[in-house]
Amino acid sequence: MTAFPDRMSDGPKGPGQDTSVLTKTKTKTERPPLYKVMLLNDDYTPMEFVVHVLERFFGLNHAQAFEIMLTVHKKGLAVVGVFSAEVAETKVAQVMDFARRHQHPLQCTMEKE
Ligand code: TYC
Repeated sequence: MTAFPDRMSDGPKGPGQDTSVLTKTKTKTERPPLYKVMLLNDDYTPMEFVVHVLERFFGLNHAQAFEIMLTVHKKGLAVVGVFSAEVAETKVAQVMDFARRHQHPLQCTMEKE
């Protein structure tokens, strides 16, 4: 017994030593982050191949696919869709794998919105 506070059990607590119970209620429901999937232009991938990729992996009709392909061709890149992280990663992987298997240098990337 001593008049001094017991070391460790009183006073400021170190990291991970706060044993108080958190009671604050979370009121905001955060939406999961979204990612833009983009196609990049290059000089070698055939236009028809890019149109096919857009139809096959992004569910675009031929006219939409052709329009986006032309935007990439003229502007250097275009957003082809916005998805959750998991779906965006899958799309990028599918496009990159399909392009590689056909030996085209087509590049597909994703970026947080
Ligand atoms: N620039 C390519 C060509 O002239 C066509 C192309 C379009 C390539 C879009 C890639 O993401 C791309 N054949």
